[in-house]
Amino acid sequence: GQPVRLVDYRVPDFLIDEVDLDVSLDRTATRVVSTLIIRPNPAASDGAALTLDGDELTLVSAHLDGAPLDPEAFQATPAQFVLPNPPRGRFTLTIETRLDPASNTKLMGLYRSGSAYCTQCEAEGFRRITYFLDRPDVLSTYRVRIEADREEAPVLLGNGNLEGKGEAETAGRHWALWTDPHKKPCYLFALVAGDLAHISDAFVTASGRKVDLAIFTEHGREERARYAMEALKRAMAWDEKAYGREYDLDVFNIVAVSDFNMGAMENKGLNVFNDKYVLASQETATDDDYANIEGVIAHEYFHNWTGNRITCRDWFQLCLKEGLTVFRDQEFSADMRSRPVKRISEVRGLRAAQFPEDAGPLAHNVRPEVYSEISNFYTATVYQKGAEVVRMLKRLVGDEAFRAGMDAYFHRYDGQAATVEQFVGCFAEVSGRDLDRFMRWYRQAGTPKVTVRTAHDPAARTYRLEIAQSLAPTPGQPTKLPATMPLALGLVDPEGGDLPLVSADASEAELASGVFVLDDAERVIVFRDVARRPALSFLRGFSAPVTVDDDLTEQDLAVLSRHDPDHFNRWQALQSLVTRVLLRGVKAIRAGRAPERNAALVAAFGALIDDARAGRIDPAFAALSLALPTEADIAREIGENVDPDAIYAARKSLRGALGRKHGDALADLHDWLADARPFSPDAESAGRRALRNIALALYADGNIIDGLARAHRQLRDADNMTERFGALTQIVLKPSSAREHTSDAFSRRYAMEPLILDKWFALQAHIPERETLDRVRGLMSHRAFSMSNPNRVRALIGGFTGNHTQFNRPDGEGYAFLEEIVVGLDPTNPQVAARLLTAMRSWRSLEEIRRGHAEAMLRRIAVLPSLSPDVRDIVTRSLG
Ligand code: DPP
Ligand code: ZN
Repeated sequence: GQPVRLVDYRVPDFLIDEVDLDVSLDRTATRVVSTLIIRPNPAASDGAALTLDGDELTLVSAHLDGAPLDPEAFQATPAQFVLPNPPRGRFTLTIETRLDPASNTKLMGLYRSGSAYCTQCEAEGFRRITYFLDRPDVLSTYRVRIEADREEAPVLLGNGNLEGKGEAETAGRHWALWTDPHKKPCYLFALVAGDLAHISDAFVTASGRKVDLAIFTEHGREERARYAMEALKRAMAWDEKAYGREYDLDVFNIVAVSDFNMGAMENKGLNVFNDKYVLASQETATDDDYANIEGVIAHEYFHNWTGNRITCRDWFQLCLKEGLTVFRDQEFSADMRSRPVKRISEVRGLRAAQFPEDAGPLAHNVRPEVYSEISNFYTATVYQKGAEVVRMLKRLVGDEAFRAGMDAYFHRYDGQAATVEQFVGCFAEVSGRDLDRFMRWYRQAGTPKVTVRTAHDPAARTYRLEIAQSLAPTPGQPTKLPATMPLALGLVDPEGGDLPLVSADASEAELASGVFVLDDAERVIVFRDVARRPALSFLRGFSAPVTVDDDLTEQDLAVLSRHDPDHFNRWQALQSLVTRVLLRGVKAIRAGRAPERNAALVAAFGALIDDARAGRIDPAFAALSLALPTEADIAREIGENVDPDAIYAARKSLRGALGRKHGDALADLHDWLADARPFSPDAESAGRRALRNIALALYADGNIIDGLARAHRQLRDADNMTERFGALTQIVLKPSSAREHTSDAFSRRYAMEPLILDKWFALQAHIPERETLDRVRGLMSHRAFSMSNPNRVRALIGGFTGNHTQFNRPDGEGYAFLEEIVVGLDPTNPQVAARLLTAMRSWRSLEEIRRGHAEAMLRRIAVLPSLSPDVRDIVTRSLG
């Protein structure tokens, strides 16, 4: 589509106060009668035509104030409905459209998932149901009558409260009437109808409102929604305690569907979920699945206040609801689980998904200023970096002012469509802080680099820090300005423990909290009374989403990895040490030499394994520490002229060395972690399983025969999917004569479990062998695979694009395969096709030959005449 710009924002010319929808469901001929109470917007200039949005719509009839509209008095196309001369005051417009849900493959608007009808309207799907002012600043109350075949759809769900139900006039059909008293933008509209099972529960809010809770699933799967239900109740209680926010309707329904473009959707009172974020059982779900379910259930629930009660003025403000709500769900999960472990996982996720976005052609602001297809902006930058920005805000103003600012935000903007400026303004006001430079986080793309140089003067007993920030140009932003950032730090004594912070260059508050504010391009802080050179623990808790260039020695990193009181940095120190070794390893391999053996690193891993075995550290923390940086992590560190094969070889060599050197200790750890207790998905048990799986993996890397024997035993004995899949992973990723047989047996065992087969598809797509591309092509004919189901596509094709060596094959065949898929999928599901193509976002950082293949692939797509706006946008920006 045409680029839309933030600077062009204008208030709507008309407001729609009430929406009355009458939806009569039919697989191929659904009838929608929409009655809108419309009036001119007093805040706009009058005299404008009324232009409603549509998308592939078929108009049946139109009435104005109850009388049929003269065909001369309006224009309707599939994409628009225009009344050139609408009445001056309030009027009623009634429009009937006809839809074909069965052939809606885009999964936007009203479509079929399995045998059920469901909807997805964010961002611009409502216009695929009826003509409307499809923009988030038009807020209306909704009254929705849903009619369907009783046999086909005994369950009829809408937003808000159920007002009534009954037999329809047509035999065999019934209806339900839902009203939502809260004004909402149309992207929060939803309906679901089908033959669904459910579980129910209840929650009593702090002020005594009883809320009926239900989760709907396919028949036979409903018991797998129990964990999601528990998570929902925890989330409801947490939002009351942490933010004073209560639920505001009498019912809260969740529906799990299997065909869904996103993770889930926060429709008012009727959340619709991708079933992978609802369904879990000991037999079918891994611990990561459980954690994701807890997080996504909470996320969508929290949207009720941050997104629904207060929504976005326009789609440029998407981070206002998404970044904030991700921050809220992250804090919730941190409270439910281990805070440092959660923080490490978040940062790993940010670096894996957001940093590459910021470093490549698709870089954009947390609050973008232009888009041509909004669905391409549901990105790691808007979500994850958006959450980091809110986290920084909290650090800067402090816990108390943060809560006061949130209270002010809820109070002031409830029932409205707000902007980022209004949100940040609340915190400026309550804290008295100038947040103008902080706003740059929303207005500048790219990951800032913070450079820190240290100097210890033993005679003067001073320790000097010179800190500087810089930000490289990104597309359309050649020059950048410094942004306010909180830098948490400590000085760790070589013997362990933090030194007291004494300095004339910092405020009392900074010295007391250890959080120093960098407002300018540079800052110097000289600490006093520092007798011995400490190890600098910088950016504790990852207090700002930046990269760090420091002058720490490997000795410092070793000290920090053992003694840093900040657990995030304890993990970070070992990761940094491993990264340095791997970067040298890659260089050596590319120069035809063998990678070094690093005794300090081997020793650090030995100490970690011993600590874990002795129960001195949290198993989940140990598991994260033993996991080496990924191939993509190393590629990002290298940044240019990347050779994926060299990265793979360096990593493999180090893993092998660690596994061999610590084989006995790892085997012992693996045995010790076998859990005889009954299964529980709690964080502590999950941590032990995570550690057990990484112990197995590292052991098998250094001791292939015994390692595979261990993996086969674990596969056989496991009573849960985490351990079973951890074992299968080793068996499938490593070549052996038993591989195919074991893998096939697994897929037969779970032939009726699509979500498990997704893991299996993704695992096969990750095999680091040349044959994998053919294997993936073959799996596309597997009976459980379907190009029309987004989860299957993301598992197999998305999984393959994450296979660093095979997707980036030097012959370009990996890219050619993706091209085939994207071009083939684009006509039916452009959103998913566009998302897959973002796998090319780092193409410029590759070495010359691969870069050439990647560019040629993008150019072949770019010249195709009939691309969707979604794919056209990604390919254009990727080449830009
Ligand atoms: N459903 C997506 C989310 O919750 C978009 N709102 O993040
Ligand atoms: Zn969200």
